[in-house]
Amino acid sequence: MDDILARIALCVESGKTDKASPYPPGMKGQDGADEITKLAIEEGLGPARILDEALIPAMAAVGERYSRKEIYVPQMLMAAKAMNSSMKHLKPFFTSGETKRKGKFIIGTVSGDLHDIGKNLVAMMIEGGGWEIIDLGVDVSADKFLKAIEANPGAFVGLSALLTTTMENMKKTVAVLKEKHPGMKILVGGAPVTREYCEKIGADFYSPDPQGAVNYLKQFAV
Ligand code: B1M
Repeated sequence: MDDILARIALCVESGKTDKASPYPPGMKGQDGADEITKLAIEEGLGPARILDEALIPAMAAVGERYSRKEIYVPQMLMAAKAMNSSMKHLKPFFTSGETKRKGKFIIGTVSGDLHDIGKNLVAMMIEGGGWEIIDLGVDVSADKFLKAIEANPGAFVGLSALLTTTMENMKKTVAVLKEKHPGMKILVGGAPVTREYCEKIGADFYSPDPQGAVNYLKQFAV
């Protein structure tokens, strides 16, 4: 059983999605996260164990390596893709309520901003950390965030901004959300955003990369 978990973790860390995938070249022709996860479930391994003992540690390792600049965006995207090919076998158990997630995380790129590559990476890494993601997409108004918060009480919120012009909308969004939900935690990030800016606009946490956000959320996991 531990061997299967180690194999899934290796596939995710290496970005090996399924047998047909030629990436990484050293694993060509071998089963990937897709086939091995299916086998693990058929052999009776619970989805919570697969998530906690294979996907989460593998994605954490990927996140740490990315933060240390040992790997770059393409490798992280491949790891996230492999994680998704494993997650597709686990999702039915989560949606049926049979297996619990660590909490809910609402994420979006703020109003006026269409950049989503970084936001998607953050969403994938937080999902890999065991959280349910509600991805509102790009150009998200404060009102849309509010509606999502009201539909998902207790959720955490992540705002991404890539333009100096839309940082102002991040500030406005934080003000609107905090006015209605003062106790709610808001995480912010994106290339022009800084820790100082986060403090200035009254958000709760700034991370320059996805792993920082994953690590911050750990203390709140249910
Ligand atoms: Co745009 N763009 N762009 N662009 N674009 C930048 C951001 C820019 C720096 C390019 C430049 O001029 N050198 C510049 C901004 C300048 C500024 O504001 N100071 C710029 C501009 C000006 C524009 C337009 C205005 C161009 C025009 O039309 N005249 C326009 C704006 C459109 C709009 O949003 N309204 C525009 C459009 C576009 C495209 C649509 C063509 C495309 C976006 C495609 C897409 O996202 N689907 C695009 C792209 C790709 C870029 C660059 C090249 C790359 C951005 C990116 O994806 N980086 C960018 C220049 C550059 O960075 N070299 C540029 C990779 C990504 C992984 O990093 O998003 O920073 P990043 O996310 C990181 C971290 O920031 C962090 O984690 C991620 C992973 O490490 N992070 C978080 C992000 N969100 C987080 C949230 C968190 C925590 C961490 O917690 C919640």
